[in-house]
Amino acid sequence: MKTTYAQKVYADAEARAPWEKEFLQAVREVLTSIEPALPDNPQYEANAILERLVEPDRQIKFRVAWVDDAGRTQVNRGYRFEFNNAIGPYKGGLRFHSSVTASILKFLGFEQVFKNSLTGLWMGGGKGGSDFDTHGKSDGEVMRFCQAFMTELYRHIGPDTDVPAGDIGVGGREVGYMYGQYKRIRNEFTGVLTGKGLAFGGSLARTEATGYGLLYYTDEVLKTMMNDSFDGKTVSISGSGNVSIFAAEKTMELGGRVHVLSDSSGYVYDPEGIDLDLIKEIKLVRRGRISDYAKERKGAEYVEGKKVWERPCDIALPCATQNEIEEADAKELIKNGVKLVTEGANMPSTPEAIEAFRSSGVVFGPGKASNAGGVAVSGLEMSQDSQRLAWTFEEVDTRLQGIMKKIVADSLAASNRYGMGNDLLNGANIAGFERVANAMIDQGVY
Ligand code: NDP
Ligand code: 2IT
Repeated sequence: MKTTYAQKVYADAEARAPWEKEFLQAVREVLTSIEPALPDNPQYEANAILERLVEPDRQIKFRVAWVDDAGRTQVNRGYRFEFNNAIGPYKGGLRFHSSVTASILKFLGFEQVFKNSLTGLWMGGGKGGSDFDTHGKSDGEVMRFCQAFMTELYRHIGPDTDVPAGDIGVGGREVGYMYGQYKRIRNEFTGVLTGKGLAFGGSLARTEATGYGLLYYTDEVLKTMMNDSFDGKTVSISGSGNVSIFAAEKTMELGGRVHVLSDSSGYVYDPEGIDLDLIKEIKLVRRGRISDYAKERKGAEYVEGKKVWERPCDIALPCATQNEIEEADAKELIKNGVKLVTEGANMPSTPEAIEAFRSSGVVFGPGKASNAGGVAVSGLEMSQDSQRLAWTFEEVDTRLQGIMKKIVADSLAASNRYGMGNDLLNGANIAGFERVANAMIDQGVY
């Protein structure tokens, strides 16, 4: 059989760096999805669009040296992948976690290009971070690390160049410290980071945006594709960080029941339904572990070393990390009757898990569409910063709802245009790709 254009680009990417496992996984998914759109559009191959898309514009790697509370000098690695700026400044989060590798940040930067395109806003794609682990560090240590990280990163970013934000291990505290250091070095007050404090250019609803956006997307899928709603549904959510907590909050508001939440050590099961105030106190105020919840909440159970996917649910919302739903987890979920899986995390389902869902008729919403609410509100934060005006919570939230509904509609329109019916995965990849690819052609070879 003749090798297609997309297959050739994938094979070349793999031959160049076979060790970049997560990056290759993300590339393969996107190229497979958009393949049906390529024969009708020879301009993409003629302009080498795919070859250019799988190669970041720039990748930056640097040493981050900082002093811990005991006076010892510690060394971590810092990275920024500036992937593509065809439709706006590079935009995407920073991840601080001991598991961070170049391949993980490269896959996240690649995904971000298409996600940001789907929001309809003017944002290119990028990602960065460090193998620094915030767990167990004092505020002083986190501050000194963030200052050291920004002392190198500042020269590469700017409000019209590259605008970082949070991701795993990076929330309001870390963004604040990095913003302070950028301001100090450049002597300028600009919207160079998003997810900032409300007193210095942050947007209302940014904290809630990824979780809320995931629920707006999922609710729209339930309504338009399944003639259903959240009312009375059992919803399993993994993780217990920023995305999970606000996904749980909106699930409950929409009438769903959440009995489980997790972290990398295990999960809690609460037959009465998760007590959100207690979770917020443990995770957001005390920075504790999910196991603390079971200690403090009567009737709740902590299950060490297991995943939430072993519990029956109607809807699964993976909100922790990449590849957290493996094939066996997917099969367990299917056996227990799951009907819908939408991703709050980036690439949480392995290719085998996605295949298992899709071949059993489980509706599947890919992260780059369903979790785009976070970066969408980051884009709205950039607009407010440029105007030097803050919008109300309702104004931002209403815009977020509109963006998430449009992502569902645009995904379905794209998949139907290429004869694939209502396919949220292929549709999201095609719709995200087309806007970037067309902009690249318009702007000439670079
Ligand atoms: P947080 O740091 O707030 O929370 C991360 C959660 O995931 C924690 O419960 C953490 O547990 C768990 N987790 C992290 N790494 C692993 C791992 N290797 N194995 C198992 N569990 C792990 O991050 P966010 O909530 O911001 O991010 C969660 C996901 O959502 C990520 O995939 C991120 O890329 C994605 N995302 C985030 C957006 C945002 O705006 N923040 C926007 C779009 C997507 P533990 O404490 O034990 O590590
Ligand atoms: O994965 C993501 O979309 C994020 N971590 C948010 C990025 C952003 O720039 O708000």
